[in-house]
Amino acid sequence: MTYEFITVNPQAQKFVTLIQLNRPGELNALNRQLMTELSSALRELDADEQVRVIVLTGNEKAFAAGADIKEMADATAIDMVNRDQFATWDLIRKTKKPIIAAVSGFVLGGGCELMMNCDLIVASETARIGQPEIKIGVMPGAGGTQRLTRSVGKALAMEMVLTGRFITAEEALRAGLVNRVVPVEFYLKEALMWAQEIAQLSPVAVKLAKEAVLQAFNTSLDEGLLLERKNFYLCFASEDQKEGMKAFVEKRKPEFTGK
Ligand code: DAK
Repeated sequence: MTYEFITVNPQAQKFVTLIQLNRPGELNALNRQLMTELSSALRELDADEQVRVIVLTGNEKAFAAGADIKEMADATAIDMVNRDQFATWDLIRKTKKPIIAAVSGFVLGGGCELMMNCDLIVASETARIGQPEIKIGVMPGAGGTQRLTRSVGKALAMEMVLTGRFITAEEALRAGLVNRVVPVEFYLKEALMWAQEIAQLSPVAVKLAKEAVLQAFNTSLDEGLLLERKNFYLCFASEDQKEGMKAFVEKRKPEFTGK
């Protein structure tokens, strides 16, 4: 499939696909077409055995400056209901393979929410992260009050959501919102290197582990532990578990196939 607002490099590295948001003139504002393209690309990649890890990036100036304000400005509440943008956001959220966000510059509103949908986040030192919706008379609508609060805690989430203040990459790192901060010339390289490292592991175990960690946000401890246990047992149905443990015993590097 060809896309207008994203570019997809299916084999940026072996088993690693790079998706780049590509509306630079609008600071990668997330219009509906871009989100539809992104969700369909992710669905395809999730089903492709040659892909084990996905890296999602923008450009140095902006990961994404939020949902497209111009597209929303005249909408009524019923237009918003009928557009049902959550359908595409839900598809993104349901991606089973790990997604690493490589962010730089503006990471705002829906851009911050999209970043928080990713599993690991590498930020450039120049990243400015915020939920500025309050300044345009609305509030976060795609997880900014929930995921952000779970991630950084009430104090900082309230401050960001109620004032719209942008935080620096360093602040985001201290608050636990991003995993790593590196100089701007390295943020994408770092994310790709990390992707390559995870792509060497068992894709079955990686997927099951991602599912289990995310479940921690949705369930009680007992239910979460139950899912963890079942996924742990399920690993033993894979050839990768046999290979991984055998390789350890034989003191060699394992070759995982995802079977
Ligand atoms: N939407 C549309 N266009 C945008 C944009 C945006 N969010 N952000 C920037 N642009 C456009 C600008 O209009 C400008 O276009 P031209 O005027 O050149 O045609 C171009 O990008 C460059 O921007 P600036 O000239 O403003 O650049 P500056 O460096 O001066 O300022 C800035 C950069 C990032 C501080 C500024 O552009 C800015 O404040 N942008 C808006 C940030 C913002 O408020 N973001 C939150 C948007 S609301 C939902 C899902 C998601 C959401 C809601 C619901 N559902 C699933 C239902 C999310 C909502 C939001 O994100």
